[in-house]
Amino acid sequence: MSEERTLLIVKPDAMQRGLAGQIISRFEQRGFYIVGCKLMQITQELAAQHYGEHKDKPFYAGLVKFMTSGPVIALVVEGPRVVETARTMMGKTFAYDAQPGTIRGDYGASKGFNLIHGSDSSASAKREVELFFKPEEILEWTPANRGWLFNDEDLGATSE
Ligand code: IDP
Ligand code: MG
Repeated sequence: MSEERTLLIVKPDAMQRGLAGQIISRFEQRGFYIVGCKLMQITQELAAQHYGEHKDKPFYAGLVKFMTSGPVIALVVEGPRVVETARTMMGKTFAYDAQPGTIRGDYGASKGFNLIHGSDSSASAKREVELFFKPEEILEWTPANRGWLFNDEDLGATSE
């Protein structure tokens, strides 16, 4: 059974609106656990590295301005299949398009102000975690209720 990690960012709109606690809480409630966490303001350089894939898109300048505009909370969250599950929990990219029940669909109605970032694949997660966190900033631990959060036999039987 393989644990996964993903990078989440509580974006500046969620911070300014006082929604960080509610958003982070959803991942805890789902059974995922925080192994890295920092309050920070993203620099131009970090934004450019993080969103390099979008540098030729028309929304890129606005995206960088938004993401560097104020504090964010960057998190590394761990658990089985967390990369894919976190994306499901976030909802579609444009908040106005996201299903109710998802983070974007419950809190947002904008296009780009969509509250949260989550890595979109295992490869992206590895790259993004390394971009935002030094190894010593990530804490190895297992929550006391781990055995009741995930059934390791089921996970073993169904994982590729
Ligand atoms: P994702 O965050 O769901 O992975 P991406 O396509 O990777 O979505 O886009 C990165 C971020 O850029 C989005 O979360 C959103 O904040 C912003 N963005 C994407 N497309 C647009 C757009 O067409 N207009 C404004 N902002 C956009
Ligand atoms: Mg993306």
